[in-house]
Amino acid sequence: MENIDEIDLSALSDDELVEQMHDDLYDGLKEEIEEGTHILLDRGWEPYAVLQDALVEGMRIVGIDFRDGILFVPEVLMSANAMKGGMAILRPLLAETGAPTVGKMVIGTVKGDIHDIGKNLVAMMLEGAGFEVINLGINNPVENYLNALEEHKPELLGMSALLTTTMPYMKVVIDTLVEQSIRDDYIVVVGGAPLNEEFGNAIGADAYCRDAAVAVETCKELVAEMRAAN
Ligand code: B1M
Repeated sequence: MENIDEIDLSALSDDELVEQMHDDLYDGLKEEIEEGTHILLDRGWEPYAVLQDALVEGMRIVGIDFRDGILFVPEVLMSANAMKGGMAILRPLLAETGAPTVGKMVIGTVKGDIHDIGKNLVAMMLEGAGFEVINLGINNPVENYLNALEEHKPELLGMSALLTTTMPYMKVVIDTLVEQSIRDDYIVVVGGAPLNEEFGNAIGADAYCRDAAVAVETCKELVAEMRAAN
């Protein structure tokens, strides 16, 4: 028998649907998030608008209630999983610009840290802007970064951390690059909710980026500067 409480997402207005998607994200309903994402796209929404207004905003609300002890880890994991469902649909669309490679980045979340939603968002947005991105995933010790830099020879190294306990590891990576006399071969970009510009400067990064959109603009500028200097 059909569940009479089930909401017909396609019957909702855009605003109602976006609000419903925030609720569905909160409740970790992956299929509903995927359906809502498709509906907004079918209605002509830009993929970036779906990402920001429906998904990122929904995840922001989840974050507040997680911080305040209203939501707990298993629930937030469900939300993250639902968000990934929507992101999987948007990723190819955001990357579809057909723009030439404007730069290459090796990106990963640092050792001890398993948060990857924001990092994947940055990776996705960079791809959408024409960058080639090698995504190392989560929990990366310095060796992973070094091996990837050696193998892929990117202009950019990107590190993400979401915990105050893991953000100092970014300095370990940068110090290792200095020790190996290869620091100046790369543009090092860092980001993550607990970081700020002061921290980025203190650890010797080239740039701190507060969000994915800033990361794209900053990386474009820094790569252009590097190419102009060479
Ligand atoms: Co975690 N967690 N978590 N968590 N979690 C936070 C970060 C926290 C702030 C929640 C809170 O208390 N309010 C808190 C950290 C507190 C602190 O350190 N001061 C916290 C904690 C404590 C923990 C655990 C320790 C909880 C526990 O076990 N007791 C644990 C740690 C596990 C570990 O890493 N070792 C943990 C676990 C988890 C889950 C696994 C349940 C899940 C992660 C799932 C996943 O990522 N696959 C999770 C989640 C989802 C969150 C919150 C709710 C949301 C993070 C997120 O995805 N945000 C988060 C609260 C919050 O941040 N509001 C929280 C959405 C994302 C789009 O934003 O990641 O900030 P964000 O990325 C942004 C920018 O920061 C920037 O651009 C992105 C897009 O605009 N950015 C970059 C990020 N990386 C960048 C790199 C760049 C440039 C920009 O260049 C390279």
